[in-house]
Amino acid sequence: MLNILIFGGPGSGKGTQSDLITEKYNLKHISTGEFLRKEIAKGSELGVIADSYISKGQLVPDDLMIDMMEGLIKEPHSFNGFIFDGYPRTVTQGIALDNKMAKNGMKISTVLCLDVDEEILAERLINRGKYSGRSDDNKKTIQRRLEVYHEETEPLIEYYQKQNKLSRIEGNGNIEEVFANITVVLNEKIEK
Ligand code: B4P
Repeated sequence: MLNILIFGGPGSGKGTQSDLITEKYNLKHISTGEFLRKEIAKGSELGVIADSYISKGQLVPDDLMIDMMEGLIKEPHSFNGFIFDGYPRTVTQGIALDNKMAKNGMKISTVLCLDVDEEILAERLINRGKYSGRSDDNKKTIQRRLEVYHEETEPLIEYYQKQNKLSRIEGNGNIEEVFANITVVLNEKIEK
């Protein structure tokens, strides 16, 4: 099985690259951001709570996210594995994911960290904000999301480095260039 985890700053292209990876490697795509946006659109209890954090550029609390993932991880029959997009976003979530995978006889094969300069991240998100209708794609919230990324998500770099699973991906280029960088890493992983 090929279980991939992809993370990076807000707007680093996690969702964009996950769609391409999912198709090329026949994986089951789990995007927590996408899942939460669907809950917000439905107006569910989880959606209302999630929106109160997302619209301020904050992370949804770990306990809610960990519970949510519990229901999503089941043996992905007919796929080659999972791609986790935007989860984990904290070390607490990372530990919970490792435990959950182990309980199901699975493990994370490789972790992709998209490295993108902050000015480029902000530019992409401001552009997306022109048509996305997302409550978090505005200048003030983007600044907060970047701070939250440094404080809460970046410690995952060390967490996965210690497990020897981390690959840094140059993510400043266009979509095709970044995808080419990713396929080099994944193809090497598959050949091993
Ligand atoms: P996410 O939906 O995961 O989104 P994101 O960080 O905003 O964007 P992503 O990196 O996927 O960028 P995309 O490909 O769309 O999270 C949203 C929010 O949900 C979080 O801030 C948080 O509050 C909450 N949340 C989610 N998961 C959580 C968790 N585990 N715990 C707690 N809270 C959680 O790309 C962005 C834009 O750039 C697009 O318009 C795209 O077209 C463009 N683009 C992408 N790559 C490009 C490239 N190479 N060149 C040019 N443009 C590019």
